[in-house]
Amino acid sequence: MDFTIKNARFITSVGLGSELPEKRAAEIAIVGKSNVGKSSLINSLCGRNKLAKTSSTPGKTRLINYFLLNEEFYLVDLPGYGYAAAPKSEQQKWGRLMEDYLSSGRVDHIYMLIDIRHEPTAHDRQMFGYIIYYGIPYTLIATKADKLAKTKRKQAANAVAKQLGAPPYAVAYSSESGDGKQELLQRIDAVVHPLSE
Ligand SMILES: Nc1nc2c(ncn2[C@@H]2O[C@H](COP(=O)(O)OP(=O)(O)OP(=O)(O)O)[C@@H](O)[C@H]2O)c(=O)[nH]1
Ligand SMILES: [Mg+2]
Repeated sequence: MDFTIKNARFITSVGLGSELPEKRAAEIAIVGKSNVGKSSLINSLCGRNKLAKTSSTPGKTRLINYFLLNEEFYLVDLPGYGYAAAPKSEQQKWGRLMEDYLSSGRVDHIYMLIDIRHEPTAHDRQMFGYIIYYGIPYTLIATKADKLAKTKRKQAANAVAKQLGAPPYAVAYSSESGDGKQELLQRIDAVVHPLSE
């Protein structure tokens, strides 16, 4: 049977110095630069407009936000990086928060998001380096696919992965049109239910 998201609820926000929730479920974290569409992806996967807060201004998500889906696994919305207008102190805080989180050993899978129209930035490369360093399984997702013609999406998504130095495949995703949603759901199913057929 097709895997679907039957329900989703916000659990908690975590900042520097506060405790992560008890690890009771598989955990999938969403990383990427500010404004790339992390919070929007959560909303579109869950079929909810306002579950995760989104904004056209970068730097909207400032904390680690836990959502529990199907009472079964966590989807974790993270603050974006590369938000140039943020003060240095804020950027340092972000670095510590992310490093503590990614090195905690509790992340089962990472979705790394990159805008389908742009080359990966120095910050993207650094983040990808962390993912490889910590050995966390990941999937690359090229966001805002609706901004390109349908015929160009797959190739552009794969090009982004290649530019990052990863195996040349990324899911082309759009929170607006739902492109890539079925593929992502199948991939989540495989992470959450690794032994089922
Ligand atoms: N066209 C289009 N716009 C999108 C898509 N996903 C997100 N956006 C827009 O991009 C902007 C940023 O989206 P967010 O989901 O808030 O981005 P974020 O990565 O969570 O940003 P931070 O919380 O600042 O790190 C919003 O204006 C969204 O409407 C998409 O698939 N297509
Ligand atoms: Mg956000």
